Amino acid sequence: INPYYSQCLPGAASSTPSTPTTTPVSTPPATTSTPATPTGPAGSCATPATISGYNNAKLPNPFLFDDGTPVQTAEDWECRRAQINALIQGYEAGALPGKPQSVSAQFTKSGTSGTLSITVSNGGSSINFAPKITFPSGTPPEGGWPLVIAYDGLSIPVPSGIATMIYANSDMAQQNDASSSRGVGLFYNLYGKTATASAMTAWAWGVSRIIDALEQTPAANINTQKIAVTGCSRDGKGALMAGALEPRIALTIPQESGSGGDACWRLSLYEQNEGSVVQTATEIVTENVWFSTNFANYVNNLNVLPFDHHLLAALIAPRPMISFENTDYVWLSPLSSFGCMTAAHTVWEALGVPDFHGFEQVGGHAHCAWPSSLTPTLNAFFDRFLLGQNVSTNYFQSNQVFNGVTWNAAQWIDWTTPTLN
Ligand code: MCU
Repeated sequence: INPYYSQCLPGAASSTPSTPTTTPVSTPPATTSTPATPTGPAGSCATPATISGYNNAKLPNPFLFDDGTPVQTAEDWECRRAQINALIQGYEAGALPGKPQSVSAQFTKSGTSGTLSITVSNGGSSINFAPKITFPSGTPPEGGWPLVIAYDGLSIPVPSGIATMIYANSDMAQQNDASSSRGVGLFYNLYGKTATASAMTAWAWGVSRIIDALEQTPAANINTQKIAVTGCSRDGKGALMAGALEPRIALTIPQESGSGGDACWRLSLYEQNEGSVVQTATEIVTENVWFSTNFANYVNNLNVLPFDHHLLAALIAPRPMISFENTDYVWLSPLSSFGCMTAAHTVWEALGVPDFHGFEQVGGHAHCAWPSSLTPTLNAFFDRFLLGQNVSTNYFQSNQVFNGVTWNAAQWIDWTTPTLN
């Protein structure tokens, strides 16, 4: 039983212990690989859902295709990305359905609030959901307002000039426990109770339908090229999964997502074996329906997974992502998040945009309570990627408080970072 559940209840966030000093941490420098023999036409790689015989105690190399040949160009990366996407659905996320037969939307506005009523039909069934949007006052920029979609509620400060939408993701797929919530929610009313999609995959599908609806509803005046998704804790895991699965998301902001989010399964297990009580894959599948039922077959044998969550995050690259973590909550698996995002960062480096991927990890605040010291970082990402300002987003730092457990990059990252262009 995890010790922080009560932190998730509404109003639980309040201030807590001391603030350790934050020191910048440098990530491994990008190195250029020697060009090798081309590996066949880009865009044509096979995308199996599983790979038999895979075994790797370290973090899997982002820059090798499933067949072991190197990823050498940005076009290769698109293909590699498709492989990773298929593997993540195959092992842990369940199948993400494609575009449904029909999506229709109606928009009503009253003052600075709006409601987007969305009807999705597929295979003879229909569902409806109606997220609310809060608009900034004033004149919208050319192309419409940027938007932040917040899973189940907003727990980060959003600068003026950006609209916000609260997305009731838990109505799309329930997340109360590991048994009664399985296959329950609007998504499953459409695709059936036995759909393999986990709750997080169902939520991501719902975000895609919101974007479909906004694209066909000019009256809402949202710029669908400027949409960010955020959420905290379990919903932070969900925000990360959405950014990974939906390429129309312009900025992904997971907050304190911990294990199952921006942490890696292998690293969380290591952290636990080194004496910290953290959430592991073995525990998470007993706690909730965030992952597919199939994932339970692998949680006691992590080395067979041909991916880890550095590759889940890498599905977002080169699109921007900033994640925030909290070292005061050991359960979140702080070493794992830092190590996992350090590994993921190599993909943004390889694609020539290291500053499109940020990470901040401090303590001194309650779970999901926003520490104002991180507002400049958050604003920089909003300003640059949603508001079109020319500001620096070079933020990758951790206070590295890992409860006596040591992060050693060489133990986990056995690749050099190529230049993909
Ligand atoms: C950090 O996210 C989760 C965590 O994975 C769970 O073990 C715990 O029950 O709840 C956390 C959470 O969602 O807190 C709001």
